[in-house]
Amino acid sequence: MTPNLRQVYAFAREYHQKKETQKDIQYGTAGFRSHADNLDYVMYRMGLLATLRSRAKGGQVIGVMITASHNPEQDNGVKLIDPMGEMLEQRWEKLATALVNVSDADLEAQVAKISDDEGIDNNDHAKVYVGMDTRYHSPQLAKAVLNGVAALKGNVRDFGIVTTPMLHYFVTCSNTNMAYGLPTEEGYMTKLIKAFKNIRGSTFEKGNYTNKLYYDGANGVGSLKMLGFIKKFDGFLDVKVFNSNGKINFNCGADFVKTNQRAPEGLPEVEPNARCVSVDGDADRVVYYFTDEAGVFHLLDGDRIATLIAGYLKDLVEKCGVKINMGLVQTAYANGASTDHIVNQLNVPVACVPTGVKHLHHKALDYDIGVYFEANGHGTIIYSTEAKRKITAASKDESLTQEQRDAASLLLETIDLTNETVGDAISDLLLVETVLHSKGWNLQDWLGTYADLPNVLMKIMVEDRNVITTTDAERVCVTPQGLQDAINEIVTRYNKGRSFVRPSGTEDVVRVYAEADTKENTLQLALEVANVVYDMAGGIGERLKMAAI
Ligand code: NG1
Ligand code: ZN
Repeated sequence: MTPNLRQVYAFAREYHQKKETQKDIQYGTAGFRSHADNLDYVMYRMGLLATLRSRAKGGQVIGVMITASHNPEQDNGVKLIDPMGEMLEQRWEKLATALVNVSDADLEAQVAKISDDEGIDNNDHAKVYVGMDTRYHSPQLAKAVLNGVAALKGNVRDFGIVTTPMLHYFVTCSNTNMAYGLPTEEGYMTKLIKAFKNIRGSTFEKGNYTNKLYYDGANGVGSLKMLGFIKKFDGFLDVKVFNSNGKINFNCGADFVKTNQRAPEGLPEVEPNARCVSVDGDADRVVYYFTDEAGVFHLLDGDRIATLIAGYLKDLVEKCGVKINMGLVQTAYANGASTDHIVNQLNVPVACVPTGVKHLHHKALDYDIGVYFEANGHGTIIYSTEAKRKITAASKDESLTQEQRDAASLLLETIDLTNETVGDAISDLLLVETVLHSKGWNLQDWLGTYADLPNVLMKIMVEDRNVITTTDAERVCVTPQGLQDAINEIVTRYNKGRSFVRPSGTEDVVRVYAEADTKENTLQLALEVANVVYDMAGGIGERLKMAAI
């Protein structure tokens, strides 16, 4: 054991004790998430793990983001960012779980074990980037992460309050020798704004498109950063920020709007059809919406954003005549009408993968241009190195027409406007604004591209959510035995009916999704399915006491 491991236990014992009574927790889709009061020892240990991970990756930068995203104010969480901005490798998720669940007394031995197993020399260089959202307990938790890095003699750079996608971007920039951009807030903003302005040119408004946008910052870091962006927009975009100072995600933000299918609290009196947008607490999700003259609310979610952007990119690729393939990745939560539209109208292939951005990102790598979005508004576009090379070559190819070269240049600017490292509410918003502007569309025009099937999402408490296991990208239930047959039977009784159930990866609940031809039928279908889940998977609490998430 190298001498510097001694501090691992000393710090834990002095400052970051784990209670004897603490239950085991698991590194899930969103890392560790819990009530903030239970997280100090977790943060410390994630500081240790990030340092080990950096050493295992030859000293490349590893990110540690402190956030509970769209969850309520009292919660917090932590996730690690791998060198290319990806989510932590799955094998290491297991190491994270094991490291967090050992006792303080066993911590040093566990660190030594990981070091031995992974061939890590703890005298080697390590670098960790740390960022946090605006929750009041985040600074204190960040200190625990910093102590974890210090205990293993790693180097740390504390970025303070940043959005989750900003930290992903900083990590990638650093590990690509700045080829992706500068790992600073200034570098990030400048890259996006430059591309945005270059594409938009001197016309701020066009056709039905006006440049006024109402922006719900979910009382989180997304509002703070948008206020910074506004100073640099120079009138290109007129953004009215609201929900910038209250309780994070409380009756507002992208998750609230998507799951309740209504406008957030705090939205000022706006004109009918005004373009509104909500991001979530750490600004990696975004959804659009408006209320029409008749007072009807309309949501344009992640599926819509995916179709809008995919259609735009497909046009550009065709215009510049470069031979590159494109695909779109969704999860089972994608509205059936969106999938239909993408396959049959846009003629773009669609893949369906399990919930969790890491699955979507991984699948998107199969394409030259991979567009991936979760219905909740989390997603981005990734471009292969080969695609970038071909597009760059086309933009300079004198044998092509001016129009072809211009399309290639526009595509390059669009790539620059994209945060390829992870879904980014602000970058995605700027992309949507770019497409709407180029088409001269308002939100009704966008909504008119296809009609969503009514859909409902419910959550049910059960004794142990892990009794439900699934296959086929979570669309089919394997256990408890007979549950899938029961769901199938129910679904056949509904026109355009579709429903599936799966255990949440971030909360102790089972989720039920349903869609059908009408709102009433959809709700009825969801309730029927929820009932069989309750009966067959050990429902607890009052029967049918289900709150929509
Ligand atoms: P779970 O709790 O596993 O359903 C939720 C979202 C995911 C993803 C993760 C990470 C839904 C139905 N599920 O996962 O899409 O965003 O949180 O934050 O929206
Ligand atoms: Zn989030």
